[in-house]
Amino acid sequence: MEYKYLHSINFPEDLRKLGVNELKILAQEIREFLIDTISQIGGHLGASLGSVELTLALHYVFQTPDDQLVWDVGHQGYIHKIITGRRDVFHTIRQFHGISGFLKRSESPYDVFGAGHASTSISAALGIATARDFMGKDFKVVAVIGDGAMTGGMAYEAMNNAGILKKNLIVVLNDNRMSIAPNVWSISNYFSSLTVTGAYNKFKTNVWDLTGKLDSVGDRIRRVAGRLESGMKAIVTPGMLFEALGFRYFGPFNGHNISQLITTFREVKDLKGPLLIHVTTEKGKGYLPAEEDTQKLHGVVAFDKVTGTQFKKQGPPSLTKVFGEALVEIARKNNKVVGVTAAMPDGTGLNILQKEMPDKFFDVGIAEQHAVTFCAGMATQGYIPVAAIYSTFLQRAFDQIIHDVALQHLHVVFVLDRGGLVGADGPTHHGAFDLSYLRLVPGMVVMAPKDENELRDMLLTAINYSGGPVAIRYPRGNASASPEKSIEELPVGRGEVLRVGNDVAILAVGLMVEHALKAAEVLEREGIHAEVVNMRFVKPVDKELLDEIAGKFNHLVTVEDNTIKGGFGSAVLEALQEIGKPVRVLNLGLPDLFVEHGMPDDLYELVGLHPEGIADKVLHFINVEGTSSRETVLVSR
Ligand SMILES: Cc1ncc(C[n+]2csc(CCOP(=O)(O)OP(=O)(O)O)c2C)c(N)n1
Repeated sequence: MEYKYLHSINFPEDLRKLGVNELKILAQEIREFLIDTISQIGGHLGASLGSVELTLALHYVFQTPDDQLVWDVGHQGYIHKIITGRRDVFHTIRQFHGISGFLKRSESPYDVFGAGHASTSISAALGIATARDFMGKDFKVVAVIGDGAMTGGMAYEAMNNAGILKKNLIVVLNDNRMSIAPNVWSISNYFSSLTVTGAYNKFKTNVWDLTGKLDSVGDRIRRVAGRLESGMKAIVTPGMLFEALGFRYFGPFNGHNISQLITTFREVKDLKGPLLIHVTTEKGKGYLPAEEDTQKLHGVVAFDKVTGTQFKKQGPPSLTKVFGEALVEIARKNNKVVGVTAAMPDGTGLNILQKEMPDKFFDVGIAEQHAVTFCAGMATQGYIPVAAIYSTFLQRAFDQIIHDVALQHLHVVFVLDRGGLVGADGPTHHGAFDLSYLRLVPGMVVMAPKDENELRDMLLTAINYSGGPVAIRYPRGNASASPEKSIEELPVGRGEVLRVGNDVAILAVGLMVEHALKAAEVLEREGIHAEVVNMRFVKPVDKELLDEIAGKFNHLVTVEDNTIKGGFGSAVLEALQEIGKPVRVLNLGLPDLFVEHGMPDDLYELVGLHPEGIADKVLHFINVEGTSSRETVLVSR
């Protein structure tokens, strides 16, 4: 496509040569470019469409990269990428070996702070501002945070601290009244109340501007003005929450009026102390399908540009949906069951409960820590909370799992979608650590289903288990279309032999059971008869079965889509050590590093956990004596 300005904008310095009217045309061109590219490859769309003018105005006024822009989450950073040297490679975003869908320090000096998880920007920006002052430098630090991310407690911890440190720091609140789902929490009602009180802010800005120019007497006048302001607050109270935390509040401003944004940023950029600039935007702005259905077009696969219809593959339902439906089925029979999500009703499948049994559904905001302790509280009263939180986001609530749930033996069911490698979102979102961080918690039961029927059975097992906390983790993906059966409880801590063999035993959990079965077929063609065991439970691990296997085989292989450190393989090693039968063990799992982004199949091949990769390693293991590395451990008494 022919663009008038976009082709000549490689870096923010090119942008700064344009006038405001040219910037408006550029904004239009960037939207077209964004829609064009993302309609072909998918990605996060709505948030970036909504922050085009904001991004341009920030890079226009602030001297990036010397001035430092910290984006929260990073999914709204696409425009930032396009104008900071990555337009030519933008079509590779989220693709294997392409640029990241989030901000990444190793990708560009303009990506000041990496993100993917929400609510980190103010903390990071405050740290940068503090370091800047140590170094005697004077660059500006700006954090950009959405109203959704503002439901996360960390944002307030950071503001509370900023108010004491009094660093020169600008926080831009990009308020589109949407998280992924509608932002329904008290804080967003508060933001909305601010949008009707513009006059006060104008008065206030003038007072601060005037007194700021009066140097020595300015301080005294400011104090008087401050008292005056306090008086005013009794009448109108915009920004009071921020002011109480030590921030000066400005706004709200129309986030699509680029000239107003530029004027505002110019006016505030040299003011002292922590400032909060409240900007209102429309998610999906400028693309009708995304404006009309902000939720569906938050993150998209490839889609038809004209209609906005996404090219989703038809096929069996996602495991997410299987879980959501099974939960409703169980909750209809057990009135103690409630579902809790941290701002991800659709992503976790809890939207089905929300629709069917709204009084049993809770969306607590992007607040995983609170979600877990909220569940713990309900569990003390005999309710059975099902906390449906992506594997990667539950990392946030590690202490709450230990201190609030497990230590008190509370029966909370953790359902972790997106276990293993998630694909295009990459290392910030891979569920690579859950089997390790859950397994080490005393009293925790940890299971991983091999397919959708087992997922349903495990959910019932977890809900009926009253011995304490239980976790179920499963990958992003679809059901395998096996015929549906009625939900049944499973014996806790028991695995099952799926394929009998006599040369080597492959023990797997979750998605890796399917890979192990396929690997066994590859091995069969090589004349190796592999036994395949679906262990189901990472904790308690099935020692009886392990004892039998250790008696039957000389070589035993574990496979998991979790880090090799401390996960399922480690559980097997520990159990074998107790059992004390000599057997050679090979642990296969994710390497001890952060795996990049790409399609899951490419990534599993990259780390050697695809069926052929597993078969190769098994062959090598049983054929080569004395194999070295962490992968092989000799267990003997
Ligand atoms: C800790 C954490 N939990 C959940 C998410 C999933 N998530 C990604 S973006 C988003 C909504 C963010 O809303 P907001 O900050 O208002 O940005 P918007 O998309 O509306 O621009 C959520 C819940 C996340 N990234 N991090």
